[in-house]
Amino acid sequence: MQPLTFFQRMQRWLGFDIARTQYRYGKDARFGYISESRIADTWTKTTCGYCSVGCGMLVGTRNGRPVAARGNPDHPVNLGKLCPKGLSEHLMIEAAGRATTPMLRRGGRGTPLEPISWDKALEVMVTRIGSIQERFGNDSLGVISTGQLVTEEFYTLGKLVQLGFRSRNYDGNTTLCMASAVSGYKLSFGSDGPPGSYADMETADVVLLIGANIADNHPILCNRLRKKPGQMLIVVDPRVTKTAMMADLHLPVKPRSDIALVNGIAHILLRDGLVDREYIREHVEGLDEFVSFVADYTPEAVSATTGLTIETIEKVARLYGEAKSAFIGWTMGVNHSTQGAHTVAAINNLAMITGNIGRTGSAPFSITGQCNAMGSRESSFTSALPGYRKFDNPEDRKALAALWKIEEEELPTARGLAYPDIIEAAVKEQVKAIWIIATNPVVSFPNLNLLKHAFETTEFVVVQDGFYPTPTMDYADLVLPAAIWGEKEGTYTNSERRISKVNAFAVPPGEARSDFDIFLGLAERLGVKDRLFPGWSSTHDAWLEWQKVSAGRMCDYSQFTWQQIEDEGGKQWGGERLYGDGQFPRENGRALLHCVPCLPFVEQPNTEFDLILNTGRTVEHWHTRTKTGAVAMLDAMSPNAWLEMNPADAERLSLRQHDRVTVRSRRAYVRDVELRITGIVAPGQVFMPFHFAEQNSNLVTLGAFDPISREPNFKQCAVCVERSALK
Ligand SMILES: Nc1nc2c(c(=O)[nH]1)N[C@H]1C(S)=C(S)[C@@H](COP(=O)(O)OP(=O)(O)OC[C@H]3O[C@@H](n4cnc5c(=O)[nH]c(N)nc54)[C@H](O)[C@@H]3O)O[C@H]1N2
Ligand SMILES: Nc1nc2c(c(=O)[nH]1)N[C@H]1C(S)=C(S)[C@@H](COP(=O)(O)OP(=O)(O)OC[C@H]3O[C@@H](n4cnc5c(=O)[nH]c(N)nc54)[C@H](O)[C@@H]3O)O[C@H]1N2
Ligand code: SF4
Ligand SMILES: [Mo]
Repeated sequence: MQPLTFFQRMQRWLGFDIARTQYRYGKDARFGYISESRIADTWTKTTCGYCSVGCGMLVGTRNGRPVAARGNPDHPVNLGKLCPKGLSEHLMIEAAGRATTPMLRRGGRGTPLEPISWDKALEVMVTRIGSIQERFGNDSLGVISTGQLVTEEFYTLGKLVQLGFRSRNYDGNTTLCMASAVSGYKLSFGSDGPPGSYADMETADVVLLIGANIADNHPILCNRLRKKPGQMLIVVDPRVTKTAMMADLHLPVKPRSDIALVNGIAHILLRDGLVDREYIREHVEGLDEFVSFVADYTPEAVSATTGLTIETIEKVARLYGEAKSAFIGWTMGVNHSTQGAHTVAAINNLAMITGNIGRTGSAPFSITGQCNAMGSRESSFTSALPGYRKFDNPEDRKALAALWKIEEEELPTARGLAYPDIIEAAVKEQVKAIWIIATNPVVSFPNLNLLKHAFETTEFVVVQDGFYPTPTMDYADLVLPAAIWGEKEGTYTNSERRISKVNAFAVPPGEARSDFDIFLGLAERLGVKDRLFPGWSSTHDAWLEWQKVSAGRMCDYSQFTWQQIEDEGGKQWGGERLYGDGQFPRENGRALLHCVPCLPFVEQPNTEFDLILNTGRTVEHWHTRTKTGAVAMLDAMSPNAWLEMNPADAERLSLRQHDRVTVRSRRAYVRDVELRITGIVAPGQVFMPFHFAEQNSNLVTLGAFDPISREPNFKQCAVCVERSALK
């Protein structure tokens, strides 16, 4: 027999071969080398619970236990392919470290968490929050949620927090993630909503990816590239990422010089007449001001700011301007900035002046992050009223109040505090209770020490998570064990607005309950169940109401049933693309050009802190590793944090490959990070993944936020690096 390749071994280890064989030859197919225990007796269709690509998958179970996963060959997003996280996702369900019972710190802070009953847990939660709200007002409760629940849960949670607990201070980790894209879309087009589809990536003549490392973070999207003959892939990223290695043209811009680049491209397009005058005349406003604004962004000036050559800038502008269809995708290299919302608006400018929007192959496309960041944007009642309704729009308020059969006055007239402002308010002791759902801020929030301070001064902290313990639970007074992906039913909406079905194939461990059941339990205790959720018992009840609430809105979910969504591999609200008619949801129906200056990032390096720290991700791990850290193979491939440093800097600092180093900023330091000396990062820059609680990059990152979107500037802060002293 031929020895197996590494890849085959990996597939076999994951049960992938078995899955394929069974799919072809039926579930009774048997092979000598396959252990019986890995052969599925049931296959459940579902959608991957990691990233926003939204791959369709089949999970095989045997006697109710997950034994295999494979890509759903009929799902239009991934056509049967999965990345390593999707392929191994079923393995985390039964991993050690799941939360199985509610826990309370009976004796207060400093005492251990101890198991209690659900009855007691819900009672404690409602009583403690009630007493805090009585003393300090309703808004003294802060709620921080996520992009990783099913839409039906987001919809339920929004009503529960805003109308049940009556606190406006409710936001999601999506503010650490997608908020700049949302704000940027609103600035340009009057509404959120990514205008294009993955199909547009495939059919575009030119694909420009800005601050998006899809090879690591949206791997299955890479299959959309390189299909169209002659397609040009241009990647803008200060690092030579795996995605940059795939590109025809990599533009290693200086950190945060993207706005200059984009304005410079606009300058050349206008100078050379590579714009769509008719489109602008019919559908865009603000041209005159824009033309005079970008006049200063000459190729020479842009070259000096970005570090790119004039020839490169001219070439990229020509490629973009001459393309019949041009697609711009971006992710956190754009959003994670104090100028994030404005950078998005500047990107949208390019699409507007060239008419690259609402056509096949053409879109300014925010690639979202979490599996259901979109569902949360649309239904969650955090930064907008559900269904992309505006807090301050009287018609929106009236319509929603009528749908919900409540008085209009019950609806808040403005959004409450955004995530970083909830933390700030906790530091100032204005927010006194915090409820955290499906997010792990102690690893993911910038400038950890301030966050810790916020939790320490908060009277009552509740953490609702599928795993136990998590680093955030160190600060919890109450822990609520939640069911996770694979144990609950509902829908996720992916980056291209595709609503896909999520199904349960396993039962939650111990006493863990779905977030939905926890929300209904709390509503019952609060005495609002019958008013807000009359007769509800399953997420399908929430779906039916959400369909009514979203009907006729841009994000209209009323068109499809759960069954249709499942049978057809998801359905896109708004169809394949938005704005095909050039009508934008602004008062005059036109999209607006914004004049966006390129400002230096907040914390510039100096002689003491001489390096710029960039943080991000790797393919094997998901965020704070509660899930991927529990999958042995993924963890073994990437077991610890590292720091990438250019050879020139390593030499200057007398550091050697694999040294253990300390990364220090003005705020704190992180010790014993493995040094990787590599040309992937430019001189003067270092890169570190943020996945590892043990070597937490967010000890050193900067708490600076976009004034519009409130998104943190995760991608640049000033640090110095030295060899760690021996302990
Ligand atoms: N494997 C894996 N996949 C994931 C996730 C995960 O944790 N692991 N998380 C998901 C989530 S929630 C998200 S939001 C996405 C994030 O997906 P990405 O945005 O692709 O991920 P990041 O690694 O955070 O950052 C992307 C790139 O921005 C670049 N960058 C830094 N500064 C700048 C700059 O000034 N200009 C430009 N142009 N680029 C810059 C970085 O070098 C980095 O390569 O991934 C999703 N997919
Ligand atoms: N330095 C730096 N920091 C960053 C970033 C960066 O690029 N650099 N990226 C930022 C971005 S884009 C993001 S999205 C955030 C992500 O940061 P987090 O949201 O903190 O990361 P996760 O690990 O996804 O946390 C999700 C938590 O929910 C739990 N969970 C999973 N499923 C369920 C469920 O169904 N119910 C419940 N109740 N719990 C569940 C998991 O166990 C986990 O503890 O990190 C941000 N932080
Ligand atoms: S690309 Fe994203 S959605 Fe697809 S399998 Fe990988 S993690 Fe899951
Ligand atoms: Mo994210």
